[in-house]
Formats: sequence, structure tokens, C-alpha cells
Amino acid sequence: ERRGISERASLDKRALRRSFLDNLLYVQGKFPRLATKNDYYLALAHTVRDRLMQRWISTAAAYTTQCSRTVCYLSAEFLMGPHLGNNLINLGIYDVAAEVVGELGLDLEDLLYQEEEPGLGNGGLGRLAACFIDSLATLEVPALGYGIRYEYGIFHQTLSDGWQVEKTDKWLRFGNPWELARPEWAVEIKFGGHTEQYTDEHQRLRVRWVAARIVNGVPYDTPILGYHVNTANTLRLWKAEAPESFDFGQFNRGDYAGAVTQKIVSENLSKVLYPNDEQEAGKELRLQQQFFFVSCSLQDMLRILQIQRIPVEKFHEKFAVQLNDTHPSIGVAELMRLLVDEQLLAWDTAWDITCKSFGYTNHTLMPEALERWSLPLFQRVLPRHLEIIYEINARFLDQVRIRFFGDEARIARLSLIEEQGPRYVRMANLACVGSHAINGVADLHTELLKQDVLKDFYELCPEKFSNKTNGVTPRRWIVLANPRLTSLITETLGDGWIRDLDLLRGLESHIDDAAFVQRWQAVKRANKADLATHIERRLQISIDPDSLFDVQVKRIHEYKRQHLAALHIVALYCRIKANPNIEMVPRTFIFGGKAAPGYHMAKLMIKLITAIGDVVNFDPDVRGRLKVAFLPNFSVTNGQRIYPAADLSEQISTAGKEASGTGNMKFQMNGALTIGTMDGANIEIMEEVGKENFFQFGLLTPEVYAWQARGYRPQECYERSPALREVIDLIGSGYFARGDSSVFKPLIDVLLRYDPYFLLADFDSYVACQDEVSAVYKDKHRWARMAILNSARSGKFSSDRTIRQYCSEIWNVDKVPVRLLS
Ligand code: 26W
Repeated sequence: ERRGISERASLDKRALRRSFLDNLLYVQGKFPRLATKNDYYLALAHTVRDRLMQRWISTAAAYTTQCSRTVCYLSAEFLMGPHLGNNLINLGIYDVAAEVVGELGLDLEDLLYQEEEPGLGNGGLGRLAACFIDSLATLEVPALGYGIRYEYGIFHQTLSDGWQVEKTDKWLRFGNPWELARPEWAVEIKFGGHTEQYTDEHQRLRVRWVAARIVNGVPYDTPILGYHVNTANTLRLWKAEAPESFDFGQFNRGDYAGAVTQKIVSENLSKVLYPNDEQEAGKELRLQQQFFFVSCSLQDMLRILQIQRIPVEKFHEKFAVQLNDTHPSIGVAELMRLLVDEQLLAWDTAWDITCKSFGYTNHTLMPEALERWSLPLFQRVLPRHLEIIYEINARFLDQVRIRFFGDEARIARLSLIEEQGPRYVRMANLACVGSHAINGVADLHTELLKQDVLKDFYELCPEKFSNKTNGVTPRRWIVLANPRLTSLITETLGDGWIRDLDLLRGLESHIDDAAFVQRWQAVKRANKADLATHIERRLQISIDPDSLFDVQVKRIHEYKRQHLAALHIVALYCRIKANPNIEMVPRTFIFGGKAAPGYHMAKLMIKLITAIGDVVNFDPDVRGRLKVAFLPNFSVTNGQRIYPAADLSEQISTAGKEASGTGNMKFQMNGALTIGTMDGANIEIMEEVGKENFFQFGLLTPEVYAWQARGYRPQECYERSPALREVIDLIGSGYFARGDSSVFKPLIDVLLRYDPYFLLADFDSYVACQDEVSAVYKDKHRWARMAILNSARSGKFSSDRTIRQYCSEIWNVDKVPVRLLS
């Protein structure tokens, strides 16, 4: 029976309804009266999953028969967010699915919120990887995302008395309908032990790694469908398991308990995501995790070469392997080991292949984020890789010595091994030496890499360096997150903008169309009302949807300066207390973000914000003109509610510290105006929207450097600015801590003594700029026009643009359109 495609893949409404009810019965084993909301979510998820399969198989078939050049994106983090809504949109069946569930008395949005999001990342870097694989699929580029299937993702944040409390993220509790285990493609990963030399049958000296322990890596595949295309690429995440033979085999004969312990040790490898952002901790398990997923992935690539009968010498022609920061950079040494020790290639051939395969993206200028592993630790976990790194280093430094004769200081800086004091392996140096391309993630960031962090590598090989300014996917961050805006834009311009975001420029010609501007304002107002309702439910504080929504959502970090925003709130509060009848634009300050569990100052910053809220929100003098809401557990899901409702986007990092930022782009697309420093991609956002549509303040990067060189004295700023003094003194007095002056003392002390992130230096400039924001907001029409222009000029920040640049300038890959197999 072949009447077109099977019922199970059909996108028409009747087929969807039948599948949905079928899956409720056959997958969930429930009839409607007994079904929970989660049963309905899973029934719908399976309905969608069925419809992905045909595309997934067709894609795999196209890539296999054409032996397509493939991007392998190696990332320790993929912060995907929920899949169901995105897949409905990319399949083009969101509205019809809403009708189907609606006719059964259910609400689609309600079902979407049932999905536990896979929070397999910390923040910017992990979310960037997710946007990139969406764009790769939409652009029909053959690509695999490789990472770790953490059993526990980023912790769930709750607040207790205004302090952050962490809860484990049991995202797999109710099963994961989007993944497929592929145990037939499991690989073995070695750890520890020692190396031995031996001579092979050709009398050549070779090295054998005799491991102390073996762990199995089992791939779990998730299809990643592009927007309105047949391409469904694969996200392949590795789970660690104890090998059967190891459990009860020769090592543990008779030792049942020992075998079980061994199993637990093995499975610990993919147990939990490290919640540190921009702070290197040097933990052994983290190095093991990195090696685990990288070795699994490289072995998987060798398997793919084999089934496509491509000789191993052509590895670099088949694969473009991208290192998402240094976390996967052990791959340079591991590919050398696989090619030399196991595939028996000559060192020089292997090195040539390795360098042509890898590209390295740097994501941070923070020195404390640069990964280094102590030599004893490295030797213990990866003895063979240490030898390989020594060999790479010796050959590399020989060349450096010839180029820079006698420059021993430079050689010490370029070395893969840090030699002053305790010795370390420097992973950024390994990534630079082993890659043919090195990139930063915004113009300023790339310039600072060249001048500063990677200066020596730039002077050695300037041709390796390029910039790839980050971007975000408009499918998730506009179409899915902001359906009202999506309808307005599509009714105005057609729907081409979803694949070609530059078309948003077309909105500019509607800026004088009063009806359009009014509809724009209505969209924002409705989004704000939705968020207000959400906040009221969660936090029991009333929110005025007509107040200015001033939003800062991102990881909590001193360099991102959430506490500068807090100082501003206190400054406004002081104005009200001094003159309760003062005229003031009502504002709602919305914060969200997680602090690394061991980062005490970041946790204190959260407490400061919540403590200010607890006073300001209930002081009758304020008369509702200021509200402060810290929304717990900022995540992809929560971001999707927040960005569309923002009026003002806070991007206030110290100049020269934020590599790019990507939240800034999500706000801009959704029509928020930015108040920001000249940092990261803010600079490029201002270039696109024009100075007159951007609120700029603060020191510039060279000014920060100059202040540092001169010896910055924050105390002087404090003494010079009466407003600042009042704010600092009020917090220091314990006013926001029921009179307990000890609570915020550590934070105030750092600001007055060192202020490493220049809050006090930027305070007056920030407050003046915020006053300008309020003045503009009073003119609602002017504000709306500026907001429309921000959206209209956000095309550059689509990750489609970013990925096109990676494809042509680093990866040299082309698209491979997929024909649907019937
Ligand atoms: C070892 C600890 C650690 C963990 C994570 C060090 C560094 C990281 C990441 C590189 C931190 C990160 O997410 N960086 C962010 O990357 C985004 C995507 O490029 C940028 O937009 C952000 O500016 C940058 O902070």
C-alpha cells in the first residue's frame, strides 16, 4: 500500500490528530480520562518525532551516498532549550498542532511548558553551540554536533531568603523522546596507566598505551531539523558506561562489590555538567570528561571514514572539526595518537592532517578562564598524550627559535608547557598550534586577542586569525519566543525574513505608518502584560505593564556588573526618599541569572538585588514607581518569556571584558533598546542601529587600560560623587539587611578598595545615561520608532550570517540539499 507518504509522516491535520491519539494509547498507554498533561506532551512529542524520522533518514542517506564534507562541532556544552516548539515551527505545523490539541480541549503552550529543557550548558558558549546547529541545519550544511550527555545539566536555581540555592537538574526523569541510543556505535575510551615502546614488524619503534581503565562511550542521537528544509542533522551526545567485560572480567573476578564500584566510577564521567562559567578549577573529573567526549567523537569520525571507504589520509578533506573554546582542545593530541599509534601514519603526515582539520574559537578574555592542567594530574590521566604534547612542543619551539633567534622570553610564552613555578599544560596554546584557523567572537574581542591574550601566536601566524561575530537563531528567539511580533512582521513583509534576517530592514519604511507603530506598541504591551502576570504569580509582587521594563538576564559575574545596575536602583530610591513627590518614569527592574555555586561574590550580588527589592517594592513612599524582580532559574525557557517583553536591555560589562554577548542580540531583535558599554558585540549593535538609537556610556577599553596603568583609586570616585557616596553608604549601613552592616561589607569593601571592574568609575556616566533613557521613554512614540529601528537593523546578528562566514572562511563546506525519500 503506497498512497503517498505514510500516515505516520503526514503533516495534514487529520493525520496529526490520529497520530496524537494513537501515541497517547500506544506510547503512553493512557486513555484521555487518565492522561496527565505530561502524557499529552509526550504523545505530541512522539507525533512530531515520527515526522522527523523520514527527514533524518533522508539526510543520512544523502550525506552517505555523496560522501559530503562535514562540519564536526565539538562542544562540552549544548544549551538546546526545549525541542517540541522549535520542531513544530521548523516543520511548519505549529498552528495546525495548536488547532489539533485545542479541539481536544488542550492548550498547546501548556503542553510545550511540560518539556524539561536539556540544560546541558552554562550560558553563552553552550547557547551559541545550539544556535549554530540550528543554522547549520537551516542552511543545509552537513554537520554533527558532538558533546556529552550529562545526566544532570546546569543546576536548578531557587531562592531562599533572597540567597541562591542549587537543586539538581533531573531532566531525564520522565524520559527523553527526542533521543535515540545507538549502542551499536559505542566506542572504548582509555584512561591512566603507562606507555611502552615496542618495535613493529617493519622494525619501527612504536608506542603502546597500556591503560589502567576503560570506559565505554555510547552515542545518543537527537535530530536537528532545519527551518522549512528536509535537512535533519544530528546532535550526538556521549554517555559513559562501564564495559561489561570490565565489570565481571579478569580484573574483578570474584569481587562483585568492586565491580559495582567500578561501574559507578565509569558512569560518573557523564554524570554532571560543571557549573563554572569563566572560572577554571583544574578538576580531574573535568579533564576526564573532556577527553572522554573528544576521543569518542574522533573515533566516531574514523568509523564514518571507514564506512564511506575514505582513506584515513583524507580525514581533513572529509571533516572540518571546530573546537568550541579550549574544552575539546585535547583533541589535537588525541587525533595525533589515533593517527600515529593506531593508524600507523608517520608523525609529519599526521600533524599535517591534524592542523588542517581543526579550527579553534576563543570565547573569553578573562585570564582566570584560560584552561591549564597541572602536569602530575595530566600525566596521571593521559600519560601518552603528555608525551605527544612534549613532542609537538619540541618541534614547534624548534621553529620558533629559528624565527625569533635568542628571544627566550617569547619561547617561554609560546610553550605548551608553563614552566615558571608548578608546571602546567596550556590548553589555549595547544589549540592554537594544532589549528589552521583561530577566531574571536566579535570585532573588539578578536582585536584584543591579537593584541593581548594570543599576541605571540598572532605575531607568529597572523594569517590564522579572523573574526566571526556571534549571532543567534531567529527561529527560536523571534518566531517561537515572540509569536505576536512574528505575525506583525510577516503581515508587513511576508515570511522571507525568517531565513534572511536582513529583510527586516523592510520595517524601516513603515516607521511613519501610524497604524503600524500602534500595532508594534500593542505587541510589546501584550508581551509585557504576559510577563507581568508570570512575575506576579511567581513572586507575589504586582507589576505595572506600562512601566519601563529594564532587564538584565545573564550569568551573574562581577565583570558583567549586575551590581552596577543595583547601585542605580538605589540611587533612584534615594531620590524618592529625599523628595517623595519627585517626578519619575516608573520602572520595573527584572534580573535573572545563575551564580557558580562556589563564587561567593556572585551569590552576594544576587542577595543584594533581592534585598533591595524587598525594601523598594514595599516602601509606600515609592508608590509603585520602582519594582525589582529577581526571576529565579534563568534558562532558555525563561529567556523565551523575557526577551520579548523587554523595553531596555542592560549590557553593562566593563569595556574589554565581555567577548561578545549574545543576549544583547536577542533583546535587539525583539525590539528592546540597549543601554551598554563599548564592549563585545555591543559595539557592532550600535554601528548597525546608529548612535542615536543606542544608549552608550562608560569608559572605553583603552581608557580602562590607562586607568589601570595609572593606578586606579576607586575611593576618589566615591569622594567626588555625592550621589555615589549616598548609595554606597546606604548599602554599607545595612539599610537593606535589617540594619546588619556585615552582610554586604565584602562587596562594598571590594568596590572601595580595588573595584577591579570599574563600577565606581562608570557610575556617574551610567546614571546620567539612565536619566536620558527615562527622558526618551516619556515620548512613547519616539521610543517605539527607535525600537522598530533596532529590530529592523538586527539582521547582522542572525547566526545564519555567522555560520555562512564559518562555512566559507574557515570550514570550506557547501550545502547539500536533501531529497525526501518516500
Ligand atoms: C573552565 C571554566 C570555563 C567555563 C566556560 C571557562 C570559560 C567558559 C566559557 C568560555 C564562558 C563563556 O560562555 N563565554 C561566553 O561565550 C559567549 C559565546 O561566544 C560570548 O558571547 C560571551 O561574551 C562569553 O562570555
